[in-house]
Amino acid sequence: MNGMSPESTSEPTVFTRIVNREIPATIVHETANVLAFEDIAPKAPVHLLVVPKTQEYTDVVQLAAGDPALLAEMIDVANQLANDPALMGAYPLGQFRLIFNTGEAAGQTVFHVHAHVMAGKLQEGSLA
Ligand code: DGP
Repeated sequence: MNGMSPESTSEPTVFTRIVNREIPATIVHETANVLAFEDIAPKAPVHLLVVPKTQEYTDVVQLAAGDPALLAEMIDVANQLANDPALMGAYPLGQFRLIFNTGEAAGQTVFHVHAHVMAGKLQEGSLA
């Protein structure tokens, strides 16, 4: 063991680069541990992503096992977004889809746990 955390031994994910403001994103909410921003390829009229700032957890199963409080914080942030009229437009406040794609075969492409927060009609054929 070299004493390095898993985080420090892996390349930054695209979401870490957004957290670090190395690549642009439309950020809609930030807490000490969590960032929320618009999905670059929306599959619904409201399509936001909620990510922990740490990239230590690749998916929601890892996160639930390793840091359930952080998972609860992500869900709380998702609920706050879904109650923000500026983000939800005409869609009913507090009513939303919360999707964690888990594994490549399930459509996961970024292996830094993230919640899709969606409202409105989903695009036909979309996994997320
Ligand atoms: P998933 O397929 O569940 O791993 O979702 C990854 C999502 O991340 C996908 O809906 C597109 C989004 N995404 C990928 N790269 C970027 C990016 O650079 N910026 C933003 N805003 N979203 C991204």
